[in-house]
Amino acid sequence: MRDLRGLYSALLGSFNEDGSVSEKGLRQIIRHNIDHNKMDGLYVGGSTGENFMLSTDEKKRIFEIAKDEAKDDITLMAQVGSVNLKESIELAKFVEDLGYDAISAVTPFYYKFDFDEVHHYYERILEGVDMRMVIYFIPFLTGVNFSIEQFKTLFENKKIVGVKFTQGDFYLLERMRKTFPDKLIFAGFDEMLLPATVLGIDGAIGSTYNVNAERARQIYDLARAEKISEARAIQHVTNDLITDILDNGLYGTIKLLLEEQGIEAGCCREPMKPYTPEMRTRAKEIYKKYF
Ligand code: HMN
Repeated sequence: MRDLRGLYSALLGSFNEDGSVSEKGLRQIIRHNIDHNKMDGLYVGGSTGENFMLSTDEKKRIFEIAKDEAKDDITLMAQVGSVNLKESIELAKFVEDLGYDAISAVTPFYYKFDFDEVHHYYERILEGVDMRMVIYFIPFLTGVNFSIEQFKTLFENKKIVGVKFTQGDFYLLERMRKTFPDKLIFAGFDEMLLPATVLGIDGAIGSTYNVNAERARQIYDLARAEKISEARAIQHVTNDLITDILDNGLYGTIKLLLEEQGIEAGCCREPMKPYTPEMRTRAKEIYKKYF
C-alpha cells in the first residue's frame, strides 16, 4: 500500500472554449506535475478541478484520464464527494476499479445537514469500497464545521485515515495533531503551509502547487528541518504571489501562468469568467515577477 504522505497538486480542470473537457490540456497539466513539479501526489476532482460544475460522466472521464496519464508515477487521490450521495458512492467504486490510491470526500453542503447525516454520508460511501478515505474539510465554502469530538466519531471508521484541513484555525489544527497522532492531516491553504508544517502535518494539497511547486517544496522541507527563517522568507514570496493570483482570479490565473510555460491549460468552466485581455496581461506580469 502506497504511503499517502507528501505534497499534492490539486489538479486543475482544463476546458475548451465550448466548455467541454480538454483531454489534451489535462494530460499536459498532469505530466507537468509529475515531470517538472515532482509532486508526490495529485488530488483529482477537487475544488481546483472545478468539479462541482461537472456531470458524473465528465468526472469519470477526468478520473480515467488522470490514471491513464499518471499510471503509478504519483499518488492519486480522488475527490468523490457530492451533495448527491448516490453519485459519490458510484464514483468511489469507479476509482477503486481504476486503481486509485485513496478517495476523499467533501462534507455534503448546501442543505444544513446535521452531524448524524454527515456521518451517515461517509459511512455509506465507504460501505461499498475497500479504500482509504481522507475527509475534505473546507468550512469556509461548505459551512460545515466539526468539533474534535465529531472528528473522533468520524475517525472511528478505520477506512478514514485522515483529513484535508482547509481551514485557518491553527488552534484546532494543533488540537487535531495532538488528539489524532495516527491520522494523516493535509494542509489545504497554500498560504499557510509553513505554520501548518510546523504544527506537524503529514502533507499538503493545493491549487497553487501546479505552478509554484518548487517554492512549496522548499517551504515544506525547510520547515520540517526546523529552518524556520529560511522557510519564512520563501513563504513571504509565495504569499505575495498567491495574493496577486487571487486578485486576478484564482484558477484562471494559475492556468494562464501555466500557459506561459508552454502548457495548454485551457479555460475555466462557466459560470466562471472567460479570460479578459486585462486578465491575460496581468498574468504575464505576474509570471515575469515571480518566475
Ligand atoms: C481542491 O479541492 O482542489 C484543493 O485541495 C483546494 C485547496 O485547498 C485550495 N482551496 C481552494 O481552492 C478553495 C487552496 O489550494 C487554495 O486555492 C489556495 O490556498 C489559495 O487560497
